[in-house]
Amino acid sequence: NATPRDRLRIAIQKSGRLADPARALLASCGLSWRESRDRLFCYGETLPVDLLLVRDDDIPGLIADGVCDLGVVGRNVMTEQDGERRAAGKPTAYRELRALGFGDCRLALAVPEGWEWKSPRQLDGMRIATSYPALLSQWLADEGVSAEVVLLSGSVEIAPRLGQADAICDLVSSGATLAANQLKPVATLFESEAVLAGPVHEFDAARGELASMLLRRLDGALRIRH
Ligand code: PRT
Ligand code: ZN
Repeated sequence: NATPRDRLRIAIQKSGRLADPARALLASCGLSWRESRDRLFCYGETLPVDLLLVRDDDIPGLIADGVCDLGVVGRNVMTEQDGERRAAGKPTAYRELRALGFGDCRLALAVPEGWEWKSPRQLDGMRIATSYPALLSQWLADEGVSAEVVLLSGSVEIAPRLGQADAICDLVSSGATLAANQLKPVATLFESEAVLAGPVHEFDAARGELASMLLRRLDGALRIRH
C-alpha cells in the first residue's frame, strides 16, 4: 500500500492530553524535529524519524493503512477501533508495542447517584450512552446483559439528564466529571494508558532497524522514569 520509505513516521496527537507527553517522551529518546509551517508534519533532524500530528482517533487507521509506522495513542482508542474492525469482518491491523505510563484512565460504567447498584443485570432493557460501542457491547455480552447502546461522539455525561440514556460508559480519571453530573461509577470495563502502537506485520529492513533502535531507546527512557 504505502510507497517505500527509508524514514520512520510516527503519528502523535496534535493537541490534547497526549500531545505534550508524547513529544517529550520521543524527545527523551534523542529525537528532534524541524516543524513545518502548517504544524502537521515535523521533519526529524537527529534521526530519520518524522512526526505526523493528527487527531488521536485517526492514529490506528493511519497505522492500518501503512501511512504511519508507529503511533502514540490511548489503549482505549486502539482497542475500541480494533473491536470495530473485527465487527466489520476486518483483520487486526495493529498491536500494542509498549505501555508508556501516562494518560492513565479507565473506561467505567456510571449510573445516576440515586440508583442502588446491585449487579450489571439491572441494565437489562436500559439505554447506555457511550463513545466506545465495541468495548461496551463486548462487556454487556460477557455479563449477559441485553441493553441498548446509544452512540454519542461527545458530552456523554449529560445524556442521562437530557433523557437520552439511563446510564453511561465513559473514560474517568479523577471522577470529578461524573460527580458534577450526579453520576457514580459502578464498574470498570477497561484500564487504559497511552501506548506505542505498531502494525501486526514486521517492518522492512531499513525501517525495522530504525524501529528497533527507537524501541531500545524508549525502554531506556521508560526505565529512568519508573
Ligand atoms: O482532538 P482529539 O480527537 O485528538 O482529542 P480528544 O478530545 O479525542 O482526546 P483527549 O485529548 O481528550 O484524550 C486523549 C486520550 O487521553 C484519551 O483517548 C485517553 O486515552 C486519555 N485520557 C486520560 C482521557 C482522560 N484521561 C479523561 N479524563 N481522555 C478523556 N478524559 C475525559 C473523559 O472523557 C471525561 O469527559 O475527561 C473527563 C473525565 O475526567 P475526570 O478527571 O473528571 O474523571
Ligand atoms: Zn479524539
